[in-house]
Amino acid sequence: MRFDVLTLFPETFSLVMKESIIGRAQEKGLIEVNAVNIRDYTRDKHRKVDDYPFGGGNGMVMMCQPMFDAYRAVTEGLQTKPKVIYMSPQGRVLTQKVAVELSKEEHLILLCGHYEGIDERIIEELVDEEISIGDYVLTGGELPAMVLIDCVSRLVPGVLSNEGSFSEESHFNGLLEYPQYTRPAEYEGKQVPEILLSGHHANIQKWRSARSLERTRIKRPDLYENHIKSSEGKI
Ligand code: 4FV
Repeated sequence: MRFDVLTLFPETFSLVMKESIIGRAQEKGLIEVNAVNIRDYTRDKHRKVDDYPFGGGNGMVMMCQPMFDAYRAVTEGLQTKPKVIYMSPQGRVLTQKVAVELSKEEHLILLCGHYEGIDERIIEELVDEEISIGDYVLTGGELPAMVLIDCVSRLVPGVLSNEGSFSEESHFNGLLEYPQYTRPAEYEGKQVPEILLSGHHANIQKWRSARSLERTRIKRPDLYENHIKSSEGKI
């Protein structure tokens, strides 16, 4: 899977995206993350990429020309048009379900805004979908783009050592994951639940499902509601 990221801060990606699972996935050629510097495409002699908002108001807005030309450079010669996503607080909120959907794509282009945002004509002409990582305002789209690349990449076959681990984790089946423990079985007097040391897999599975339901009911009553409704076939 290929991710092209149009950003004013490409170095932030090279730093973060080369570590751990995502870094190894790139080495294995399972994913490709190209951070493209929008400023390299400005035709302004002072390398400007933003300007004052028409109609007045605070802050600056990212201009059309550098973003359009960066996009054209990235898509030049491509047979199929990749899906273009603008990271924005106005977008569809990123969930595990959305991540699974996006992991089916071959190639994504992620636009990272900065300042007050980007010229609306970029959204009208180039953007297929806006995605938000949450209802709060950040200084730039870089962190949201990294969040999206991370949660989508781990769903690409071969990126996670054992795919099986999907099916047990939070949000996979709409529930939160059960509590996890590892050695030592006793730490400063704190014991690991006996059942987990029993080796009785059926009982362990039952205990884990019960813990998963219980903590979803307590921590995320909204998810619990959905789960109950979906198990009653209501949704
Ligand atoms: C954001 C979010 C976000 C808005 C103005 C960047 C900032 C600045 N992106 N989910 N929440 N973006 O706050 O995706 O351009």
